[in-house]
Amino acid sequence: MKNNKPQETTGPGAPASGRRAFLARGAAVSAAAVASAKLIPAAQASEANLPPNVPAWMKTQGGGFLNPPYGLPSPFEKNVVRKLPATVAAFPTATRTPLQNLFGTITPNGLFFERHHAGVPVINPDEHRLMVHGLVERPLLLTMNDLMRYPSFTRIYFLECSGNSAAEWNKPTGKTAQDVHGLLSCSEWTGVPLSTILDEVGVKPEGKWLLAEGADAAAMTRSIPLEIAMKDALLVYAQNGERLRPEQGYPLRLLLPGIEGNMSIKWLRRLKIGNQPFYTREETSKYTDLMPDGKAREFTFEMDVKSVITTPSGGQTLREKGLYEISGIAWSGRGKIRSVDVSVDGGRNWREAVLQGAIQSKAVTRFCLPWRWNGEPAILQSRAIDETGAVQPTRQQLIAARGTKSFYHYNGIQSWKVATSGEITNVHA
Ligand SMILES: Nc1nc2c(c(=O)[nH]1)N[C@H]1C(S)=C(S)[C@@H](COP(=O)(O)O)O[C@H]1N2
Ligand SMILES: [Mo]
Repeated sequence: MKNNKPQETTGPGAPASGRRAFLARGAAVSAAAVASAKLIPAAQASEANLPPNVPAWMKTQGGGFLNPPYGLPSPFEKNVVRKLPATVAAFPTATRTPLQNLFGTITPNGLFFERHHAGVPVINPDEHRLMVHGLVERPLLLTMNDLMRYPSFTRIYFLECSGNSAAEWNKPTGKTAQDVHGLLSCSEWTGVPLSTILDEVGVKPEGKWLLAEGADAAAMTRSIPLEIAMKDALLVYAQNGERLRPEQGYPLRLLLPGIEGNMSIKWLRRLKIGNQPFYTREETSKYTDLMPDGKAREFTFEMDVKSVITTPSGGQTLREKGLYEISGIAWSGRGKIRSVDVSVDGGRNWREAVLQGAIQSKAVTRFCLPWRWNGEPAILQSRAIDETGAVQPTRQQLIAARGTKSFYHYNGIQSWKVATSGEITNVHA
């Protein structure tokens, strides 16, 4: 089969995965490489590919079996990893998901983005407690065992840091989809609906807001309106079929579907019900946006409709003209994705992409569209529309509405420029 996928040129060793580079190195080093080079040259089926002409790895017993006990990806996938942004702050605060290397909609647990305000605490689940108090009839202190006896709920949701793509307000900064959009991931989450626990403690009529507090050294706290807490919020203990990873809040995190990531408090230890917002540091000095009129937007809960083409995308190179599949992801904090349009000429003409799989509310949806590259410069863009009718804006439209002093909630259309050389870069079209 012909491999038309664009190849990454950034990571060390990446070109070796390209068919041509692979062939070019055909005479080289390992026995395995020689064996497979013999298999590939003909585009047509060939006798040379029939027994006894089989690759080296068919001639000896394989390894595996509990080595290691918790399985790992193929060593040939060693460059598919979380990464710090291209411009690293003195003190790293986040790692990003390699969106350009992933398929479908679920982020593997080891590649889920991380954002920590004071690192990752190591918590023994037997010692962890969740306290629920404040304006309630029956304050509670729950162990993990107590909590896990309540009826569970499992659902797929994305999580996005509201600082995702923030550098794009200014100039095209990140090289890859990982750099620009990698503070976004999507999992199947399992936990107890927060509404179940709030019913259990009995919120008093004057109770209108919740304070959620994390058990990290940042004691990260945010205020959450009771309507959001009662709607679809989850007390999550499992992710993609296994217990939460430490980085994602083990043993317990809050998950507020569709809401800016920082409110999904990890290592959750306390919920206090009050009658007004608590105005913590993370909702006054941070997580507010300065508007053109000099006022600050606060409590910007929902993540707006957004999308990005992940293949072909920045940092990759198209090695020849011909057929490619344009593929990417779309999501909205307000519900389901209704449609995604794709442009290959910088937004002059649009075609509707195909949406794959079951389209779920507040989850990532994959879109794709075949495209024949004629070797001329092209600008690839995607524009998502959600079920409320909200249309992902261009960068210019976003700036016209929000000014240039914002940091959070950038959801502008992403442009990837394909040069005649086939190289793909991040541009502001
Ligand atoms: N306790 C605690 N909760 C936290 C944070 C934190 O630093 N401490 N970071 C927040 C931010 S800013 C985001 S975007 C999400 C990131 O979740 P993740 O690391 O599981 O991707 O967690 C939020 N919850
Ligand atoms: Mo965040």
